[in-house]
Amino acid sequence: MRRILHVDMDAFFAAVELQRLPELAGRPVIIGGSGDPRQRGVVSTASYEARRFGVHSGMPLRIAWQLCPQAVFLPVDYEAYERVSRRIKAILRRFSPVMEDLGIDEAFLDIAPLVAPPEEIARQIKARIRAETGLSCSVGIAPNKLLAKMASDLEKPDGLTVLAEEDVPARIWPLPVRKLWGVGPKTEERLRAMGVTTIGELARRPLDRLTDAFGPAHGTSLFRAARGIDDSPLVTRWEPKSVSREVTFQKDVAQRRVLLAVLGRLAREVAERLREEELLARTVTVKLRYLDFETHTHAVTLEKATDQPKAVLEAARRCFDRFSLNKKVRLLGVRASGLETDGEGDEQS
Ligand code: TTP
Ligand code: MG
Repeated sequence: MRRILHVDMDAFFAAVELQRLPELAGRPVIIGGSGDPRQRGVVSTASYEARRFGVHSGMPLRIAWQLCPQAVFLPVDYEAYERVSRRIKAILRRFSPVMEDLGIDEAFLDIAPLVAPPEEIARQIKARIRAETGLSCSVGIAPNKLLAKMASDLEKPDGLTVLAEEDVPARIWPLPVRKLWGVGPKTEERLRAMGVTTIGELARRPLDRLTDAFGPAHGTSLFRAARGIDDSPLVTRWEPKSVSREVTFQKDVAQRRVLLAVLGRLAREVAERLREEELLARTVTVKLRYLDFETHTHAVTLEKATDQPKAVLEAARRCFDRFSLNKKVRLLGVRASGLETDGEGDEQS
């Protein structure tokens, strides 16, 4: 039997901010735009305290401010959330290499091959994420992606929900159709026009009524989704990955000293990224583009795969020394490839 686990972080952007600003714990916190509710912009997310006032993702900041004037408004710091996201994905990949990365704060894992009971796996995942990031998440376990995704949403925040096919009538059918994975505002509106507001009502519509209204593909998928049927596979990334950083200079650069300083920064950033993703790289490549757009690369392959800034920088220096600097440079880049995962679940300090 298939067994899919879905993880979704709780109030993700807000939770990351609360890690940095623990004095805000318990207060309504709203993340969006530049963090100034007088300016244009929408709510990216709100802490659960702020949600009690009716604040939600996608709402104009101005409205959120009217609903909850005492809230703390913070700007979006996407880079910071991405860093935490990469650490979470690395933790998940330790449990099962078959992972579908669905978005900044969610992923599917295929846990069918694992021997431990599913709830035990879920508890361990929640505990690891909490220990390593301080954040809470909600986990859903089900026979397919559709039900796992919907299950993780049923007991938010800090939820753990196991859903079987036979639970669909009791737990899924009472929900509004908008909660069905794949139903967006347009489909919701058209369903409402047909008199369908809950998933259960959708499940009562015969297949031909749905295909007449939505066409064969979409109609059939709604018919199946309402019954909790989904056999879509996990979409994993198999293509060889690399980690890279590059800069295009505002003004073309001639001085070797300046280029070396930038090279050092890029190498450090690449190594940092490797460690966040728990990857080791075997090959380091440096790319250099001259002012006339001529572009050259040099690569070195290391004896031992690494995630250490010093080793990445040394390799990058060896590449760099092979370039001629007879023309000004407009772009410099460092790439790490030949990636390996960093051991099988053994923790690093
Ligand atoms: P969600 O998982 O939808 O929301 P959430 O994690 O904030 O809250 P919860 O899962 O507990 O209900 O989205 C993840 C992040 O994506 C969210 O923290 C901010 C961002 N996001 C937006 O920027 N705009 C949006 O419209 C939505 C829905 C999310
Ligand atoms: Mg979330």
